[in-house]
Amino acid sequence: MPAQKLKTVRMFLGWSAATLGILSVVIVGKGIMSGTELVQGALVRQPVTYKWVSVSAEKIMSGATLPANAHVVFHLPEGFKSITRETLLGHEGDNVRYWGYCFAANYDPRNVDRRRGFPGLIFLSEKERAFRAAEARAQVRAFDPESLPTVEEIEAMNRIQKPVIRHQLEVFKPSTMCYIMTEDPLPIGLDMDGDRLNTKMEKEIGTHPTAPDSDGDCLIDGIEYQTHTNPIVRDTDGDALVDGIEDSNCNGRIDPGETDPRSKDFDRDELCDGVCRVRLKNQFIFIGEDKNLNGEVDEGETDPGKWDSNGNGVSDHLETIRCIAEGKEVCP
Ligand SMILES: [Ca+2]
Ligand SMILES: [Ca+2]
Ligand SMILES: [Ca+2]
Ligand SMILES: [Ca+2]
Repeated sequence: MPAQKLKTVRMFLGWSAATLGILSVVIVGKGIMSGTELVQGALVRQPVTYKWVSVSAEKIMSGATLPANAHVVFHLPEGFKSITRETLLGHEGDNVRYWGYCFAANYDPRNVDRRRGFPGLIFLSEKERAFRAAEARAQVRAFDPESLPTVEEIEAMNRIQKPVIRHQLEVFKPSTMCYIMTEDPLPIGLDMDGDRLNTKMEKEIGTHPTAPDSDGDCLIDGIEYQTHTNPIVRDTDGDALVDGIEDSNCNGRIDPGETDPRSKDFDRDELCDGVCRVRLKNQFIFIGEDKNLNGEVDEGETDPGKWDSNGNGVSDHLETIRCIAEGKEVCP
């Protein structure tokens, strides 16, 4: 590690020794008292062997990666609006177990009155919440007529079934300091353009960190990332219809009257939603349903949402092919 960086880390450790002392209790311990509630949360069984890492506000401004299996303290910068947990930590909550704790912006370890509870809020990833819930369920004893539990055991089981920790923090505010432990690396950063992707993620996937709709197709980058359309290609499925024409209200869902921007033949009649190049006999032709690519079913077009647009029992594709084979001037 460069001397300057090492010095900075040492300064940080010295400056916040009291803070880290308290945090250590959270990690190793079997917990701390928050009011009358026991706060627990080690992800790993012997966390004391893991190193401490500090992630500065400057690093978070430009986007950083939180390391796995380490005690990570990160500092959120001043002056941004606020950011949801899922955006700040890269939408990884369903796939990665992580948990953490944030202190209030005015937190000062010298002024902590422990009788009033621990000064901050816990956050858990969705996967971590599911893991803890499963662990609690596994503690519930199965019915066995030959070995009924005692009153004390029933009381103990009921205590286990009650959540010992509340998941509290979903929106992160400026100037807060947080602790996190994660089982996999997490991309962390602010969301400068409000498109629900943090800066680190935007750099990784190639979208613009200060333009909410990088490809200009009407769907913002975060929606495209989460619903699996391509945020840097206007026509994800290659049927010549722009993503934001197929998903005309640009909300990432397929609502009535819309087609799927991830699939070029929404009604599966073998005729593509917009216009596609296909081989017919020994030549290539361009055929499709919404031929003028405007998202409407106009005169002379078939409906990309219906297998048999005119209800005559013949698929749109077959009607179109027959029409072309007959050499008609206008075909659907
Ligand atoms: Ca963004
Ligand atoms: Ca877009
Ligand atoms: Ca398309
Ligand atoms: Ca079709």
